[in-house]
Amino acid sequence: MTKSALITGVTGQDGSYLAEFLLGKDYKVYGLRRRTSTPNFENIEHVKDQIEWIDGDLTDLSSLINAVQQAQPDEVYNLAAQSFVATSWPQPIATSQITAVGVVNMLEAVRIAKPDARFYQASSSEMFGKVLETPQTETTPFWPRSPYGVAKTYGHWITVNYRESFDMFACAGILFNHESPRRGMEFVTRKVTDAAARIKLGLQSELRMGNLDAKRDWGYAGDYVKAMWLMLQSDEPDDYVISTGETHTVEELVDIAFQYVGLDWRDYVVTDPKFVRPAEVDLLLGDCTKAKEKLGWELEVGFRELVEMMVESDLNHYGSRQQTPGLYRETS
Ligand code: NDP
Ligand code: GDR
Repeated sequence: MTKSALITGVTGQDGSYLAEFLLGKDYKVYGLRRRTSTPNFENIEHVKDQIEWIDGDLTDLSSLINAVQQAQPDEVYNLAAQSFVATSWPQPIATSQITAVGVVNMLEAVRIAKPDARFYQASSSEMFGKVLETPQTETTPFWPRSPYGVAKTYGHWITVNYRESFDMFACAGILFNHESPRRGMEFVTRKVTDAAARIKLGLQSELRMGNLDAKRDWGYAGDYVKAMWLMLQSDEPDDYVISTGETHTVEELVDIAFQYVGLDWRDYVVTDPKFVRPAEVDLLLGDCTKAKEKLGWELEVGFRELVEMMVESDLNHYGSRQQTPGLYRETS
C-alpha cells in the first residue's frame, strides 16, 4: 500500500531532496507551505505539481493540527526552521518560536491528530557547539553557542521526551552540515561557490568572508535525506548522528572552489568583521558509526566532489558551460 508523508520545510534545501526521494518511492507527499509575499518554489519547481499543498506555519498550532488531520500521514518530517545561525542573534525570539516551540507545536499536532504517525525531527550538530568530545557521537553532551543552537537543543529534547512520555515513534537525526546546489545563498558553501563562479565570469571582484579557520564536517544533502527516511523505517525509534567523519576548514573550502575555476583565492578574499559571529563553533566532526551499522546508511558524495558540483552548478547558472569530463552534474 502507498505510504504518505507530511513534510514541513519542503521548499528548503532538504525538503526538496526529501520530497523527490519519497515521490520516487511512490509516497503520497503533503507539503506544508507558509504564506510569503512572493512564493518561493525554486527548489521544488520540478515536482511542485506532485505535492499536495497544505497552508500552515510552525508557529500556528491550529494550522498544524489541521495539516495532520487533513494528510493523515504515515510519516511526518519536521524540517521547517529559521535555519541560519547568524540570523539567530538579531532574531533570537523568532528563531526560538519557530525552531524550538515550532517543534512542540508539531509534536502536539501529531499527538492529537495522528498519534501513530512516525515523526522525524531535524536536529543539528550546532547543538554540540563548544565541543566537549571529538569526534561527536549520539552521547556527546551539548553546549550550543547560538540562539539557533539553543533552540535546536530544545527541539531535540522535546522530541526525545515525547517518545518517552507518549510512546510516539519519534526520531531525531543529528545532522552535520550538508550542502548542495540548492543551498541558500547565505550559507558559507554556496556563498563561496557562487562567488567563485561570478568572479571567474567577471561579475564580481571580491568575496568578503568571516572566520576562515572554522572547521566543519560537510556532506551532500542528497545523501542525508536518505538517512532521515531510513530512521523512520527502523523497528525502534532512536537518534542518530549523520556525518562524513571528515572535517575541513572554511579556508580549504574556499581554496577548492577557486582552484576549480583556475583562480587563487588569496587575490579575491577579504576578511570582514561583519561576518564574524558573536560566538563561534570552532570544530565539528561527526562519528556516524551507529547510523552505518543500524540503518545501513552510506555516504556517496565526498567533500571535493561536493564543492566542485556546487561551483559547476553556479557556473552553469550564470550561463557558462564549462565542460569538464567526468564531473558530477546535478540534473535538476
Ligand atoms: P532551509 O533554510 O533551506 O529550509 C527551511 C525551511 O523551513 C523552508 O522551507 C522554510 O520555508 C521553512 N520555514 C521557515 N520558517 C517556517 C515557519 N514558521 N513555518 C513553516 N515553515 C517554515 O533549511 P535546510 O533545508 O538546510 O534544513 C532543513 C532542516 O534541517 C532545518 O530544520 C535545519 O535547521 C536543519 N538542519 C540543517 C542542516 C544543514 O546543514 N542543511 C544540518 C542540521 C540540521 P520558506 O521557503 O517559506 O522560507
Ligand atoms: P552553520 O553554517 O553555521 O555551520 O550552520 P554556515 O554555512 O552559515 O557557516 C559555517 C561556518 O562558516 C563560517 N563562515 C561564514 N559563514 C557564513 N554563512 N558566511 C560567511 O561569510 C562566513 N565566513 C566564515 C561560519 O562562521 C561558520 O563557522 C549550518 C546551518 O545549515 C544550520 O541550520 C545547521 O544546523 C548547521 O549547519 C549544522
